[in-house]
Amino acid sequence: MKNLDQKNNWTLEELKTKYNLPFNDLLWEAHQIHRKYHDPNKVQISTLMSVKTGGCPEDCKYCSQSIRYDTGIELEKTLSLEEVLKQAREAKKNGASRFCMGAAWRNLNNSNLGKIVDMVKGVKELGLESCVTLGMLTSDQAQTLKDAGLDYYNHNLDTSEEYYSKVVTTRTYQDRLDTIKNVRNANIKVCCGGILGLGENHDDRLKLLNVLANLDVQPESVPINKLVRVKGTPFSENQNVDDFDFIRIIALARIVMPFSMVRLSAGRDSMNDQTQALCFFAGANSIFYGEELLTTKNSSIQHDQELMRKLKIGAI
Ligand code: SAM
Ligand code: DTB
Ligand code: SF4
Repeated sequence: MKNLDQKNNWTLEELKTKYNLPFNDLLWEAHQIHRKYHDPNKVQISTLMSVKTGGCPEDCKYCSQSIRYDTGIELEKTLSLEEVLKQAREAKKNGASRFCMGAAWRNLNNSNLGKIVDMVKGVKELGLESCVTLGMLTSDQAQTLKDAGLDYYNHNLDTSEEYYSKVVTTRTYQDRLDTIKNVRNANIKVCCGGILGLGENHDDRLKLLNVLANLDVQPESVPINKLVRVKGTPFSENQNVDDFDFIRIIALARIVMPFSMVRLSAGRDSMNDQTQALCFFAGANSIFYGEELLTTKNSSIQHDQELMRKLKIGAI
């Protein structure tokens, strides 16, 4: 739902000015906004599961699951309801409040819709929030998922519109925006963010935040991923993202989308504790928790528990 205090007419110049503030000034502004609208000592915990792995026809240059790159991942057909619910129960036991299921599809095919509906219903019955990320969706499919009880749909814009064709050539930015609109119109909460480290420049990152912040209704959830460099993909040798640049983007996301949950997503495994702590100070308030993301390694549960204990941060 639209929050009436939301500002949807940010200009790129406004974002640039904030992004280029002295680090402490930027973090202080972000942190004050964070405290105003969120509990600064709580994070929301989501657990991810890949319910259909690999063999994707899209050519996203970062992805282990594209059929075009030899990344050595094991292909898996759509998992059974039982396999999925077993993991969902485990996730709940470990403290997750949301279970996110991902499939390596270009778009959802109606022949798979029934299986996904059953998974969503099963996850909801366990008392977890449900999220799926299945590629492009039609408005009818979005409505069917809403009727099944789906809470969130993840569909990332990844980067700026200008840089998008350097990352993916098999679909357009507008395709992504169309799916996001279908999800929003079906009254499903939108989870939409991007990836840093795709070879984009600072402006591309700011433009991504600018598009997200200026959507009619800002996404309820904004995952900020740091590229996981997967061997065999065209981006496997990309330059590492500077930690301070990453923290600045988290801070800016918090400032321009004050009500959204900002998720410190893929790539946490390659960040030290201090960087993560600064991200939480700057406004990140959600993480993926569990040993695996979709196909790559996440921070270990034990490490995350220790970090949360050191920071005295609890789960929402
Ligand atoms: N196929 C669907 C799609 O692309 O929307 C859903 C699954 S896809 C793996 C979900 C998201 O994961 C992508 O949109 C991308 O933002 C993120 N992602 C994939 N590979 C990544 C990587 N190596 N590093 C960081 N994020 C990644
Ligand atoms: C998102 O923004 N990040 C998650 C989730 N949404 C689906 C996916 C991260 C994938 C990282 C690479 C992998 O494990 O394959
Ligand atoms: Fe397919 Fe999604 Fe990976 Fe792109 S990011 S190759 S659409 S699984």
